[in-house]
Amino acid sequence: MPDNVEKNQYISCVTTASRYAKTMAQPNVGLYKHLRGTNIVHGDPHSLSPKVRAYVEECAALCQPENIHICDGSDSENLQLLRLMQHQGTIQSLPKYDNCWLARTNPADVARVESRTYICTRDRRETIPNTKPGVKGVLGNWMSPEDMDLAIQQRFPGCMRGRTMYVIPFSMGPVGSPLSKIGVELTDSPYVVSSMRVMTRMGTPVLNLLAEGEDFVRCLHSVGSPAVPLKDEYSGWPCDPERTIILHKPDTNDIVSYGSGYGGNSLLGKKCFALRIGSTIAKREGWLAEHMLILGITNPEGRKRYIAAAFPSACGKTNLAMMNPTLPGYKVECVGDDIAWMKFDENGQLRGINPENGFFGVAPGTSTETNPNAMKTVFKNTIFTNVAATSDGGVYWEGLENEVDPQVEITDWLGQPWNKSTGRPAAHPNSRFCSPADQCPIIDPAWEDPKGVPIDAILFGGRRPAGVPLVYESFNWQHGVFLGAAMRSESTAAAEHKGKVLMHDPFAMRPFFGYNFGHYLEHWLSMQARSGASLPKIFHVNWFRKSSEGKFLWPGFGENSRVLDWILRRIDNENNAEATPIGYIPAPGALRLDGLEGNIDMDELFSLPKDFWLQEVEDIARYFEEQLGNDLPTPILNELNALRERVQNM
Ligand code: OXD
Ligand code: MN
Repeated sequence: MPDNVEKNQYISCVTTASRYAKTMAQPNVGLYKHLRGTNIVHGDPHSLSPKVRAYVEECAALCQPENIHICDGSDSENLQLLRLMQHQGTIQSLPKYDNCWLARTNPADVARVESRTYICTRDRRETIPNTKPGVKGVLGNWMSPEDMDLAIQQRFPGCMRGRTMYVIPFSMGPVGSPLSKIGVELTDSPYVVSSMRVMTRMGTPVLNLLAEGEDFVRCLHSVGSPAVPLKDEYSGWPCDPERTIILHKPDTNDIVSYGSGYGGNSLLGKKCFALRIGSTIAKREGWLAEHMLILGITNPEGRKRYIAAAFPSACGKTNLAMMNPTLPGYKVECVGDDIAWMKFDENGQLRGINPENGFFGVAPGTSTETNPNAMKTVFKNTIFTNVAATSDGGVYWEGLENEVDPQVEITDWLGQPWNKSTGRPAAHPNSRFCSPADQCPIIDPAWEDPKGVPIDAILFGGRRPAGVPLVYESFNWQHGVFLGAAMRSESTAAAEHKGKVLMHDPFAMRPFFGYNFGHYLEHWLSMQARSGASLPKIFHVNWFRKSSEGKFLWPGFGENSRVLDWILRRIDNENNAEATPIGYIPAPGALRLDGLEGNIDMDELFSLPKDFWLQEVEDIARYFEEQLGNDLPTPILNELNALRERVQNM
């Protein structure tokens, strides 16, 4: 329960709201404080461009909120929302830190729901590749526009009754950058507003741009209103898990999300806009919207380069993006940890921006040992979700065993007392921190450069316990595109999948493609023609290979700088590699191991077991055949056949 001060502050917001309502009722105030009969409790409807206003009116008529709040993005607005959420039991304060909050969700709403995420196009094939008859497609879900309308009509009418609809104008990318895009999210969740304020640039400056006539991506979100009300204990986290649905309509740049308040399901700028709708816009406009981190790396001679890397969810993108290199003289700086928008400039140089403004990182596993820079980022102005709480007003998750005072009591993410013998994790495996990017001590000085940063290498990778070496380089761009297409990784907790199964996750985009993956591959192949002399080199990395005894063969984390060192020297065309059937690997002695503690079994780390690779080729072949059929571009099929032949002759 909030203390008295908090309650008073809450009462003062409520009073302000009813004052607005009264103002509206007086005929002579000269202010238009309602939109088609709905109270505007915050913001000026005149600040909305005609298009935004029409969108708000249309959605308000559908969802019937009690009030409308036009977000300005200010500190005072955020404080008001935080107090409201405290009062409603959505968040609690974490007095150990500066302006940090803990949200506990309904346990039925803890991750992205891929099975209920749809792309709506007139023609199914625009969205889904030609799967083999009888095979279930796993490269996205399609819905017709009629079914999308029906799904909306079955859920949205009146779903915001008694709640406030927040209007969030936001920019993906620096406000006004030629590479940025604008969205407007309408939501009934104050948690979404506060989180979008961290994850995007949001508020009045964006509205001002829209006032000048910009188009925008339309994002409608409701936590929903279940037919059978949820248990009281979850009243602070309304949701409708039974009917959750996330819809995208690329033709009209519409996103519609119902029933979940969590992460990628509700912060619509992230996966829905920056990746799914973003990839369709990128295809139309000739650029790339990718599930990639971007890091800057400076070598001991002072030469700086930027690298983009695609790993599936929860495979260490944030750790790599914020790495503390162990190799002396190297410096890594972070541009972004999850999404990259990249475009070849007029000189044929690929340039990238991070369209986000914050980190929505997986908490478990983050520690001073694994990611000291994240630890220096997250303890102010952060919303934690589903981590455990400590009795001294702090947070706890798996990985912080050595960083928590042994005397403190721990309450797990479900609100239950927890200790090491409890037998279940204290934090949900997909628990998160949501922190402003500019708090990262190694944020790159150019991270908001409107032109983007030049990208010289692209890495693909995943969790591959067997067979796949630490690093290898593609023979060329086309082979590199094949490597992205053939990516596989052990599944993680970021979505609803269970267990550690090896999943195909091409380009780490499997849950995020906005259109037919075959067409996406064509688009990537076509990029070569847009490039100049400096086409980025493409590599595959695997920090997760295990020995026959099940131990990791490579220490990872800061030691991955050794792999980046080799990659940078490859970009400089150093002759330090040897060709293998799968690509170039470091020549003997080329990967710097000086100063590394313990023995690295380089033979095992780089071994290429023939049986494994024969099987890998056949698994990829089956996947392509079943999932893509004749949508597989011929150059990619040729790459597969060439790999098969090289492996057979190994
Ligand atoms: C994420 C994800 O939240 O990939 O970034 O699931
Ligand atoms: Mn991600």
